[in-house]
Amino acid sequence: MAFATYSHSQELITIGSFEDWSNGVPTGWLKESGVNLSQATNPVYHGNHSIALQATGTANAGVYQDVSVTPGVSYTFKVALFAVNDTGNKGVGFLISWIRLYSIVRNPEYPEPNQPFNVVATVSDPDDDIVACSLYYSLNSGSFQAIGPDSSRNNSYYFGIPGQNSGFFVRYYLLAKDQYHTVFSDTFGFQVGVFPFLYTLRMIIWSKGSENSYTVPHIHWIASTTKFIRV
Ligand SMILES: [Ca+2]
Repeated sequence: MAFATYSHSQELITIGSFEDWSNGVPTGWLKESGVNLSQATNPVYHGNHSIALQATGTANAGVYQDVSVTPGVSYTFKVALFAVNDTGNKGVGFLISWIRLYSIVRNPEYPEPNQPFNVVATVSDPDDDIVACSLYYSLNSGSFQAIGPDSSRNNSYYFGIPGQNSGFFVRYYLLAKDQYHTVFSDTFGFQVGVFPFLYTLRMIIWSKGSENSYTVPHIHWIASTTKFIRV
């Protein structure tokens, strides 16, 4: 028997006390294979009903629902379980599973032409059931191709991308997958050999000194040690 509820500023679980059913499955929940379900009235922790589960094989199986959450926010999950004595290794339990692409770092940030670069993706997965982490990249608006990591360590995945010609536009995104979910990163992009320039402008107000042809101070905008624009 199981009774599930989230408590937060609002209830996030859909019909956590299994009151409504349709076609043998509680509303708001999805049924895994390998389990028989029935709506029960005793024991009941909340509302008037509970769910009875009986696995048909040796694998754990039950019902589930996905809940949208926000990183950094705390949630409270409550579940009441009631195990019925039976033969063999029978039991009841619950699992909270999630996966998150925690950080993505490119090195170097702006590769030179034909210079390979690395992307390190770090995945957060407290229940430790990561299935895959892949990088997809595209050149010059072409189709995305998938590559696997060269290596991984402590949930960080290291991808090597070949160097590209000057001017090529590279886009890429990451995929991370556990046994229940697949998550995608934003798509990042840059142009090879194009560096983000930030000119430091120096404003100098100066007098023409002894020449009398200028009667007001002049201003130079100096954009580097070699370039300047006179105004
Ligand atoms: Ca997980």
